[in-house]
Amino acid sequence: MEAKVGLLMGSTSDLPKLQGCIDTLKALGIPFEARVMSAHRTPDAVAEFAGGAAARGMRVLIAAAGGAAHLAGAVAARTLLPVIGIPVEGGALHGMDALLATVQMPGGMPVATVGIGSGGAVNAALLAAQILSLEDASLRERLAADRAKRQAKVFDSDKELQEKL
Ligand code: RP5
Repeated sequence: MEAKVGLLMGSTSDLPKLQGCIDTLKALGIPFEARVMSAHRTPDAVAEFAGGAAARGMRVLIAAAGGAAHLAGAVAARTLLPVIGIPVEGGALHGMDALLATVQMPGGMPVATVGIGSGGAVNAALLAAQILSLEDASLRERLAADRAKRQAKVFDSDKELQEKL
């Protein structure tokens, strides 16, 4: 099936941090293509991928990188598709460097940046799904079911707490 989401990561060392993103895309039945590409180490490959993504049928791009994280910005510079940036946790600054590098884009070149850590990776997939769901009613239903499941979990936890105390 044609990929609707392109998920780029700067290094395979990022992959474990992106499991939540991958699992969520799979759980929602979103076809995606995941690639390792670096803004610094393979800039031409990034430009080629981002520049051709829309023509290949992709609708949202997610770019994850740590450290001096320029991947999402480099992708955004080459496409009009919405780009979601995941600042990957790690390194000497524990992802703060990646967060600031990803979120502080110059005006006119947006990257929708999610949080550092596992929650951010899951949110990137959910945000991509929400964008796709604008034109996909069945995906919208799957998203609503996901939301309901998360809500039920909180109600269950609260009930459990009340019974325990
Ligand atoms: C970034 O540098 C990557 O996204 C990764 O988070 C970080 C370290 O990469 P490796 O040295 O582990 O390949 O470009």
